[in-house]
Amino acid sequence: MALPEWDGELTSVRYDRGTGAWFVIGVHSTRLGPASGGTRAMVYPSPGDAVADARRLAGAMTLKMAVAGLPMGGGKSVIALPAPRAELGEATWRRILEIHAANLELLGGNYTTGPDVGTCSADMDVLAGLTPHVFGRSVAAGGPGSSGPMTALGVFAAIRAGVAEAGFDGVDGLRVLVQGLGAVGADVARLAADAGAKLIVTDVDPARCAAVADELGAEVVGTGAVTTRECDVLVPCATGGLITAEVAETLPIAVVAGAANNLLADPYAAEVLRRRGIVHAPDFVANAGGAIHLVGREVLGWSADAVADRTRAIGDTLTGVFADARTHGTTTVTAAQDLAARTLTGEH
Ligand code: NAD
Ligand code: PPY
Repeated sequence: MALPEWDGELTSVRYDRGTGAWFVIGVHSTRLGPASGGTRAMVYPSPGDAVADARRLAGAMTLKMAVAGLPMGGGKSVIALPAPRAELGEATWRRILEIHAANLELLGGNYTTGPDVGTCSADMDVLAGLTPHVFGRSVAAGGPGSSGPMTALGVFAAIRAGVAEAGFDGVDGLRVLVQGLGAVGADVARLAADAGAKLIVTDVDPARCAAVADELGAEVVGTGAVTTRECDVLVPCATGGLITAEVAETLPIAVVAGAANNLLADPYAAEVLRRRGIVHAPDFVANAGGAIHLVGREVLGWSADAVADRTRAIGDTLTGVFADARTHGTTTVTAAQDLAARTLTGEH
């Protein structure tokens, strides 16, 4: 496999013939502290795609930690599965976690993992039995539990900030489309419904749509409608890469703020959104609530209340990012990257 250049510190790649899984860990930066970021387990088109995803996601973690003011660097693990997790037997999944734990041990604490798409607190409990370099164990196992609710709280703060920037007077009565109703999206949907939003939802899993529609009275649309359905706020909470420059040209929305990591499929999409006057909350700012939860509780010894306060402050951070972007005529991504760079270079 030919590997392109990368500005990160280290990529570890291992293949295991027994399980058929590839294990990738990207350590992008330890400039602000040991690297951290979750473990994503899913099927990839090729091992090269898994490496590219781990590296991109690790880079986003560096920016996320810096903007959130957390004393950690950025990293991410990707496990490229031989088949969807639901089709793997218990023994194979257990073996995959054992190999992942051995890889974490080799990095000796320079990288600590946590949950991400395809892994959960119960998996972190298993890993924690094999290596100490794990955040996000279940409450029953003595950990802080799922980061989903705090990520959702932060995304909702981002939605509020975005809505204000777009000139609306609050979320009440706005059409809010949530894509992906998993650990984060379902909670964001609840917060938006409580605030009086007209909720529109979509998920590849019809059972999740039905449950949220039942609970919150949301309108359900097909997954293909996510980039064409007119609404006020688009909230992407599935996987990344939704917004290409081409999609950005026609999105019929006023605000985009969600949890999905690496939402933009290409960097130029941010410029298209800026030109069209669509308020864009960069993902690595909006979705930092999970990192604040895990690092706040497990490294910094913060209370749950302190974590929630710091998570709500994501809204203020974004208000500053929007103002900087307006002042300098840049995209919000550039403004947020500049904010991260000031922390990473110790400029403030
Ligand atoms: P999850 O796996 O619990 O939920 C994702 C949901 O998206 C699932 O219901 C899935 O069926 C749905 N989905 C997948 N592809 C879809 C598509 N094309 N259209 C519609 N729905 C689709 O994941 P999560 O923990 O809720 O995370 C969501 C996103 O937020 C991910 O990109 C993740 O990296 C990011 N994120 C999560 C956290 C966290 O604390 N969980 C923190 C930061 C960022
Ligand atoms: C993310 O925020 O994208 C994560 O991967 C969650 C996370 C955050 C900090 C440490 C470990 C996992």
